Parts: sequence; C-alpha cells; structure tokens
Amino acid sequence: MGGGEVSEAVGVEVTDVVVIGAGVAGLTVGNLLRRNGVGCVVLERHDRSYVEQRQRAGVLDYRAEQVYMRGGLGDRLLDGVPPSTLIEIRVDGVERLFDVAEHTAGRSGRLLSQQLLVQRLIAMFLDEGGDLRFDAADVALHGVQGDQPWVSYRDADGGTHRLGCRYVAGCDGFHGVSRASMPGDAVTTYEDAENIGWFTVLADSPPPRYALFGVSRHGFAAQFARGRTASRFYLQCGVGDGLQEWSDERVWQQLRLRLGDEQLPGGPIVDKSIIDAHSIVVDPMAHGRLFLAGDAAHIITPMGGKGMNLAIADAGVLAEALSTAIHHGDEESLRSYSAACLPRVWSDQEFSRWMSEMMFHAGDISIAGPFRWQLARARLERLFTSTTAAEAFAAKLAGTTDAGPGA
Ligand code: RFL
Repeated sequence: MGGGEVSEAVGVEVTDVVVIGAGVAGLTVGNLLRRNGVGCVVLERHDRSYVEQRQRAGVLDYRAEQVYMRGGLGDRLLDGVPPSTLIEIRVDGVERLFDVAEHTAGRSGRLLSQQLLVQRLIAMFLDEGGDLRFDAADVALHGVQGDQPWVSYRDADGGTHRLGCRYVAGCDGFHGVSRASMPGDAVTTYEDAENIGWFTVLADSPPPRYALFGVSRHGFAAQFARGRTASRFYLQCGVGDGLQEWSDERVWQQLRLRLGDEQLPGGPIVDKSIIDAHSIVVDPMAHGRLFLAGDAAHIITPMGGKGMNLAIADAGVLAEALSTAIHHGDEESLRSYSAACLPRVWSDQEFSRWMSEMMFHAGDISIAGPFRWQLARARLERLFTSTTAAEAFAAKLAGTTDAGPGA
C-alpha cells in the first residue's frame, strides 16, 4: 500500500508499516516514510500534550541534521534554529572555550530542544495527512516472525483495533513492548553501569551562553539551554541517591560551587530526576519483521548528548530500508539494518564513556583516585593543546565521524 492510506478489510485495517511510539525515532520514521510515499500508522501510548511537553535533549548533531536534510524535512524542522558552535569547559571556575565549528569545518549541529523537535515533527506529520493515534493502550505485536504481522491496541474509548502490516518499526523506548516481544534467545543484551550517580534538574532559569561543563574537585555539573528561558542541569551524585537528598536549596548551592559561579541565577525547578546511568545495547536490532530504533534498542548515558541523535540516525536508516523494501520488494537493506546501525551505536557508547571518565575523573578525586585524576586532567588539557585531539573530540561531538548509512 502507498500514500499512507489505510483500508478496511473485514474489520481489520491494513497499512505498510506500523510504527510504535511517537518519540523522535517514531516520528522521524513516520515522516520519512510519508515523504517516500509509504503507508504507515503511528501508535502512541500517551496523549498529544504529554508527548509535546516532554523536555529532554537539547542539541541536534550534524549527523542527525543531515538525516532531515536528506529526507527533505530540514527546511521546516530546522527553521530559525541556531547553530551550536561553542562549548565551555569550566575547570576549577576558569572558563575554557572549545570551538566545535572551527574543528569540523562548520559542521557543528544545532541548538534544538527535543521538545520543539517533537512538536514540529507531529505538526508536519499531521499537516501532511499522517495517521497518528494517541492514547493507544495495550499495544501488542503479533506474528512478526511470519509474513503477515499485525498489531493490536485499545483506543481511549476502550475500542479494540487490529492493524495488519508488512513491517513493524519498534520506536517505543526501552520500556516499550517492541523489544520485550523479541524472544530472549534471539538477542544479546550488552549492559554496563558507570558506577557514578547522575541527577538532572530542569529549571526556569536563564540558559548559559554556551553548553557548559563544570569540572572541579567539588564534583561534576553541567548546564545546557532548553529554549530561551530554561536550563537543564546535570550533577554528579552518589550512586543510589534519592530525590529526597536533593532539596532545591542544595541543588543551587552545589551548582554555584561546582560551576564556580556564585552569581548563577536560580529559578523555579520544574523537574528533578535521578538518571539510571546504565548503558545498554541490544544486538541484533531486528527480529523477523520487527525493527527497533532509538532507545528501544539502546540506552546511552547523557554525556556527549547522543541519545536523541542516535535515535534519529537509526530512524533515517530504517525509513530508507523500509521504503526500498516496499517500493522495490528488495529487503537487502532491511536484512543489514542492524549491522548498519550497531557500529555507530558502539562508537557513540565509547565516546560517551570516554567523555564521562574525562569529566568525572578530572573533578572529584575520590571517584578514581589521584593517579586517574591526573590522567583525566591531561586528557582534558590535550583538547586545548593538540589539534589532532581537538579534531577527534569535535568530530564525535558533532557526529561527523562514523559516516555509515544515516551518518
Ligand atoms: P522516546 O523519546 O522515549 O519515545 C518513545 C515513545 O514511545 C512511547 N511508548 C509507547 N507507545 C505505544 N505503546 C507502548 N507500549 C509504548 N511504550 C512507550 C512513549 O510514550 C514515547 O512517546 O524514545 P526515542 O524516540 O527512541 O528517543 C530517544 C530519546 O528520547 C532519548 O535517547 C533522549 O531523550 C535521551 N536524553 C538525552 N539525549 C540527548 O541526546 N541529549 C540530552 O541532553 C538528553 N537528555 C535524555 C536527556 C533523556 C532523559 N530521560 C529519559 C531520563 C534527559 C533526560 C531527563
């Protein structure tokens, strides 16, 4: 079927692709499929306002930007979105600016909040006649190992639905149903923890001039813009810390200390959460006619800002492969989907861990001891003294390396 049409067949609807989840991955797959003339239905468990209000990531890397440019979605999604050129690494209160654009020939990504991106993706999909169903409860996958998979769900009024399709795109995050419906012996799940606690705060307080990473003996802290009037902060915390240990007063006191800025303006804290700092990769990212994209297939720690960007990169590869299979009956790209994505996933996992160790070990000496503190400081220093090191760092931050499909 083409053009996003859904026809009725003995009480059962039929489409080409059912996309589960309307986060960045699912909405990117959905929009790209529609542009390619492939029929799809996107099922989302939450309501529209919940999905549109979720505030998480804030930087779109160059690699993800290119997915939208190549897919013809860039003009609308990136309209008015400024480039992200500089970052500040504040070491013991002293500012050090790192120019990402200078080391990547200007290919540095954009300051685009996940919230705005999701709002724009939804608006574009619906404006172009896309079929996006919110409040879809009890989504379940059936027969993905055979030729005729189908997906069932319940709508907000309790009505049950059955959608027949050719393929299923599982874009429903790590706690969704897609990955859970893959048999345990069909996948290997790689998992590791950093043994460092992460705590994040979203506050209505003025954003910093540049993405700000604070390294000091008091511990790690970071501040990133979320739109014009809000900031997302990250703080290293004790493993196993609970929210009760982090009063608003302690948050601001620690941020001022760690960022070396007594004048750091406070503001209403609108969200606080302890981050599960697990790193997870599922291999393969596919099973039969089910293909996972984004957090459904991998979780990455926040350092380096790759979670949202990996989701978009997966979505770009998947949409292309699905379109080729549906229009030309050629499933070769779908068969190699997982193999095409996993090297990039592992490369970003390595980068995130490398950067975390540099930022964390160079700060609180109790984390890894004095020897590693010195190593981490040397690693940090090299970014400002070696062009080669600076270029490698900038290329990973911007996502200009790993130029495989979707990169
Ligand atoms: P999402 O965005 O979680 O979307 C999944 C969607 O699937 C829906 N869903 C279901 N729908 C139907 N049926 C079911 N059974 C369903 N189960 C779930 C959900 O409601 C949701 O709408 O996954 P996606 O699309 O793969 O995108 C991944 C990114 O959202 C994620 O990697 C990033 O947000 C991670 N992340 C960050 N990434 C960055 O690149 N930079 C950052 O600065 C950054 N900050 C963050 C973050 C994640 C955070 N959370 C989740 C703790 C900050 C935070 C606080």
